Amino acid sequence: MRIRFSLGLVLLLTLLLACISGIAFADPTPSGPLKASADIFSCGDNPVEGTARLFERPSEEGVKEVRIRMLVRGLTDGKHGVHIHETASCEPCGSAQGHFDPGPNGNTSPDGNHPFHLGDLVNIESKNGVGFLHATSTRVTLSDGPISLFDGDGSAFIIHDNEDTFCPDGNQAGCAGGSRAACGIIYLDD
Ligand SMILES: [Cu+2]
Repeated sequence: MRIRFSLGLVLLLTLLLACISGIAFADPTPSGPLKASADIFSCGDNPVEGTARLFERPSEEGVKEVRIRMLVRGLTDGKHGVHIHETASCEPCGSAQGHFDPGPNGNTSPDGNHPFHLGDLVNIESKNGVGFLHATSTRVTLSDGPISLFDGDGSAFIIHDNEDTFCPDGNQAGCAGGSRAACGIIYLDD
């Protein structure tokens, strides 16, 4: 009887110790969602400027969702195509290269595969010189992985002079928004 009691006590103490050490040595959980941002500048002489914030969080299914919030001043009123382009470079805006699309068929043509690129977003609409964009994408991540915006050469937003029609008739010139109005390199926040 005494032996059984002692064994039970030892087991209980071991369990308790395991719990306490588990709490003490558990990895600290991340302090919040990963965040990134971009300052947006004009590609030409027009006084376009803005900011964008990106927030990554896991969805209920475990897929990562990236919320994008963008505020831009100085665009002509109306819709303008917005995409994430494949290189973190804005000088000149053409150096941001084509649309972010790291898959097996990616990087073959800036517009040819449109609107199937991972970096394709919805249009931003400017009214009285101010445009807001609210979008959520599961096509890109901020964290490491095959669709991370922070691959070897980073990524940048490009805002186009015209509306992105999403090319319903195939690859016609300018259907993805045409020339480049503004650009912003995307940086991971600390
Ligand atoms: Cu674009």
